[in-house]
Amino acid sequence: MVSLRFPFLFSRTNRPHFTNPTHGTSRSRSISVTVAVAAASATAVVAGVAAYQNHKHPFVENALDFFFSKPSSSHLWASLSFADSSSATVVDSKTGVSFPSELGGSQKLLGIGLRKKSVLGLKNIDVYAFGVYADHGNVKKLLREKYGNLSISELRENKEFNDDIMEAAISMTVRLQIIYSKLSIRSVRSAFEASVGSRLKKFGGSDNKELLQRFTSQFKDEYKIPRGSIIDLSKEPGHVLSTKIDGKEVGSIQSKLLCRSIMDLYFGEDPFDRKAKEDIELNLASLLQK
Ligand code: DAO
Ligand code: DAO
Repeated sequence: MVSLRFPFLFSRTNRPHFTNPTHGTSRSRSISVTVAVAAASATAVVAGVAAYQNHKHPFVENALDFFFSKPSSSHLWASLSFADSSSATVVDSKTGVSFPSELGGSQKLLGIGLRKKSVLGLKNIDVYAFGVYADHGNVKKLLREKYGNLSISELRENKEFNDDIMEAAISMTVRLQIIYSKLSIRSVRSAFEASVGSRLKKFGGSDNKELLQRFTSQFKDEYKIPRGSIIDLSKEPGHVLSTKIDGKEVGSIQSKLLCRSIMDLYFGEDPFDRKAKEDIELNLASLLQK
């Protein structure tokens, strides 16, 4: 049994240092952090749920506080015992989708966001929610020496930092949780050809049809991805992109270009969800400060 001191922010109203003035245009999203305690752990104490409404950067604070920071006087602390610390989740209360704060023991959640798609310019559908994870040991090992002396704001301005995150051998996972209930494999393939295809062209200089084809051919017509399906896109050592659907591996492809193109969708120059990208970068930068 592990006993942890777990920070909960019960109210942000009087905590101006949590607001980030650089994100005036960010979409508001309310997020709650819950700790799911295994039923088997009879001694567990459920500490509570902190829900934050209508403010700018709840995820950043939650993630930073939750994962990395030392106790600070600005937190209300709750003592908590539970069997498995990996059972903590971050819930996006806009969509109700929850993400584990940790994947596979070493990858930590850095940010969550939403992939929308406009249909015929008439309506916007929420296609999936996503969470981006990175191996924090890799981040520190590979980037601390080069960037450890820069402040968080310097890091966030630093284009090379972003490139290095994309290119370095950091194990990362983007977890997609399907929201839209009428997704067909055909529409996934064609959306993918547009979104990933444009990145392959941008970073690889040609349209790389063969690579795109190799990736999309992993998705057989008979696969079903109903609402609630979970797709993990993981970048593993050696720039191998492995894809799992509901925990089952459906294929892996070794290509630095493909890995970079996929990651670029979520925290590149023109990401699906700008606020998620900001959170991811901020959390990565803060990792290097510790
Ligand atoms: O039904 O015409 C429609 C809308 C389809 C939107 C498809 C978007 C697909 C986005 C990729 C999903 C990857 C899992
Ligand atoms: O949102 O445009 C996008 C790109 C999403 C990439 C997702 C690819 C994985 C699709 C797996 C489908 C399995 C049937």
